[in-house]
Amino acid sequence: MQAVRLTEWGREPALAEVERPVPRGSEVLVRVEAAGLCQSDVHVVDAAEGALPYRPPFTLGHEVAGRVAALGPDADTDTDTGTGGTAPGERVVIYGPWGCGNCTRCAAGRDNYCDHRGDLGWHGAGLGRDGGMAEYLLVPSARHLVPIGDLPATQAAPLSDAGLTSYHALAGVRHALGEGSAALVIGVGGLGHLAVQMVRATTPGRVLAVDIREEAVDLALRSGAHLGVPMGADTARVLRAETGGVGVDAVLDFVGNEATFALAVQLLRPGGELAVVGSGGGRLTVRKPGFLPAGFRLSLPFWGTRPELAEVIALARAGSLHVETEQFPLSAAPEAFGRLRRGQVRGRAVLLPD
Ligand code: FEH
Ligand code: ZN
Ligand code: ZN
Repeated sequence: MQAVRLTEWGREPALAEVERPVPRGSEVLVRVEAAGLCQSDVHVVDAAEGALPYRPPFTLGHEVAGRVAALGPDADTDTDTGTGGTAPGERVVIYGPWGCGNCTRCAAGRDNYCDHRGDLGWHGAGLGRDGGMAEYLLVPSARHLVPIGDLPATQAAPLSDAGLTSYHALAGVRHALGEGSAALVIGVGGLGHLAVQMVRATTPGRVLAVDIREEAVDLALRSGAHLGVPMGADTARVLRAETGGVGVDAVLDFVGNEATFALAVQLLRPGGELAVVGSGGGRLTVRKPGFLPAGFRLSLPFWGTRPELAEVIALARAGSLHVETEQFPLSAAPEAFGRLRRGQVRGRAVLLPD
């Protein structure tokens, strides 16, 4: 089968012919219908040897949807439990952050915070283990599969990472977004445009959005933001005015650099919540006494949980989420990587097996 492989550190990923896997034990083989391309894939490809605990060669792709093609002899086929169990032909999205499968976190579907994630040598599909930028994906257990019904795979795949990561970040700050509140979304790309929709769909809060790119500000407004503002010298004043001078109750920062941290701290109300999702490498000095808002809370959420993925899919199936995608054939993966590197992808890039 065709697969986009990272063969060694420092080398660009390339399409290669590899054996189609055969499921054993509790494994499930999924025929891939769509695989999203994430900024983290670029970080993996660009990583220096030793920077990540992964050992190439492996297939990339950690946001994947498709159809169950075959099951190992011990795979869970009980589809009535709602927490796993599958059958041949079922259309599914794959929960990507595979953990050890034995700790209490993994048992609760919180593999993203697996107690042993530092010892595994991988972080999941396409992250040190063979992923879904391929015709088939071998999944360790049916517990990592979430049924998608008639949701298109090109919508479902990005929801397993871009969608789930945004949803999990919002879950940590949602308590601050009651009546009369305001949320600020910084960075309206593949994750941010979904976060705008999720805030609108699951809270009464007003949504303000900021990005350096005018087309991203437009995407924010199309996604339901009440106000979209280009990042500039006047941004903080314009945003504060929009909140009647009090500031925002929560910031979801999908960039995470010095400028966005400064903007967040300038705009957060006392008791405000800052969730940093973007890996922009920014630093924030936390000191008392200091200049952060009283009651300031910071979170660094990572990906999300399996139960949350089922909630994201339910929102999408109810028509509350739409993923902006740019689709590429699997064979054009190198072009898609290049476009993502240059910031030239509108929404999320999705690869489709040829
Ligand atoms: C995956 C693995 C490591 C770092 C970041 C990520 C994200 O893309 C998951 O959403
Ligand atoms: Zn990712
Ligand atoms: Zn675990």
